[in-house]
Amino acid sequence: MTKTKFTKEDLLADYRLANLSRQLSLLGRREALGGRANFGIFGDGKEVPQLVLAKFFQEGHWRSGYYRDQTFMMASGLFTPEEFFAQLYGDTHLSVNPGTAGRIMNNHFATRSLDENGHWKDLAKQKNSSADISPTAGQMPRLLGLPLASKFYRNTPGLKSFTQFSNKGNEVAFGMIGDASTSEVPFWETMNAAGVMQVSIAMAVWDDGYGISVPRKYQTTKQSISEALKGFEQDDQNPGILIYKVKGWDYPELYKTFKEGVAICRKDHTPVLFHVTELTQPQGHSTSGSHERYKSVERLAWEKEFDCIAQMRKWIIDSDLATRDELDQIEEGAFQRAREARKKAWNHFQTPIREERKKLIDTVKTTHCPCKKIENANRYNSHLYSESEQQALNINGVPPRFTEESPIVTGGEVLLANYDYLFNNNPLIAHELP
Ligand SMILES: Cc1ncc(C[n+]2csc(CCOP(=O)(O)OP(=O)(O)O)c2C)c(N)n1
Ligand SMILES: [Mg+2]
Repeated sequence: MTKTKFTKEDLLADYRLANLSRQLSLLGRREALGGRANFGIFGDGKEVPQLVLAKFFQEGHWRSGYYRDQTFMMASGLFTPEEFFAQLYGDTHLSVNPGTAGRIMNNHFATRSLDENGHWKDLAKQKNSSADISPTAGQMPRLLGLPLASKFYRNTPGLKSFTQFSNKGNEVAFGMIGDASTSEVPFWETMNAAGVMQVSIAMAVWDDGYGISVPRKYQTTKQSISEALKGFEQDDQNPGILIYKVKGWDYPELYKTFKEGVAICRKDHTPVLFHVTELTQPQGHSTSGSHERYKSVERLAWEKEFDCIAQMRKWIIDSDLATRDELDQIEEGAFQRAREARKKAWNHFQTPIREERKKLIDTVKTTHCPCKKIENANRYNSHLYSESEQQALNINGVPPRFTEESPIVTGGEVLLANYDYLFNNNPLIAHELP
């Protein structure tokens, strides 16, 4: 349940999480540049708004987001520091890397909807994340489908018994996207359709002013997605989208804004857009570049000052909510915890490799073909299709009946001739084929 009252402990726990997430990002970049990982992309600069938004993400809700969302996932209890490194290294063990199993880039998040036997879990009782994909804005179409399903569950009496999928249609789909990716077609199609169909999308745009090296002025009309979307806004006569604009470093304002917006979204199935501005990217886009090459000295200085964690620290001290010493200690603890996770994850990743290396050396000595085909097929190619008892291969086929005189027709014609049977579940009507 969402808490309504906050204690000092809650606030300091948030500060701890923000710092832990930041330390993971800092260390993650070093791991990649030092050669322990091939590539890294991280969530630094978005920690504070993400952990505040996560306070309103409840059991049964869904996330559809992108590679910056590590803090949101950690705050929701769906991602650990160890898993962060397991993804970075590409550890294929599900026990430490249930989100990607090492088969996709790092910081791609997912929760499991099926249990080990391939059966549906109780999705209404867990926090859910659809599986991230790398094309930017690829998260948008499913962000529309998820709350649309919820609307069907609310409005269709025949679906009321499927309680493991929906709690009376009260779900919210949390969307997250970068400012530059809002220029893409799937973003506009989804926002338009959400306004038409009135589905519960809580869409956060993390606006850090850049899409890799390209500044906002080349990406977004009027340099503002909330301005550009003004025509979609609901008014007295017309349903539409509710639009909020909030600064990404302002903890109390973020709390107030997200609380109000998500509550309306959930209750009325009104799509909501949170334009979260003035965010930064302390380490630049990814480990493939250096932002010092395309940001001005002034911009870099501003990013340092308006870093969301630096601003949160300033606000806590200025408001007398904790002392400098208390915050210093928390920062030190986060630093240590990130290092501990790195060590643990690296050892987990390396142990089987060391054993295999030893075995391989022994095999090379005694065989002509030291291949690891079977092991690697299991690592990377298993479960591409269902392997449970419900798999398609277990369905008994219906053998075709034909004679020497039967005409040869295309599959489409067969489907068309038997349309009623296939799609309306009516008894087969024998059609004469041409
Ligand atoms: C369809 C597609 N085009 C281009 C890319 C390469 N790419 C990856 S991230 C990115 C920039 C995204 O910027 P923004 O949406 O502002 O997110 P940020 O990383 O700044 O948070 C681009 C162009 C991609 N992954 N997919
Ligand atoms: Mg951006």
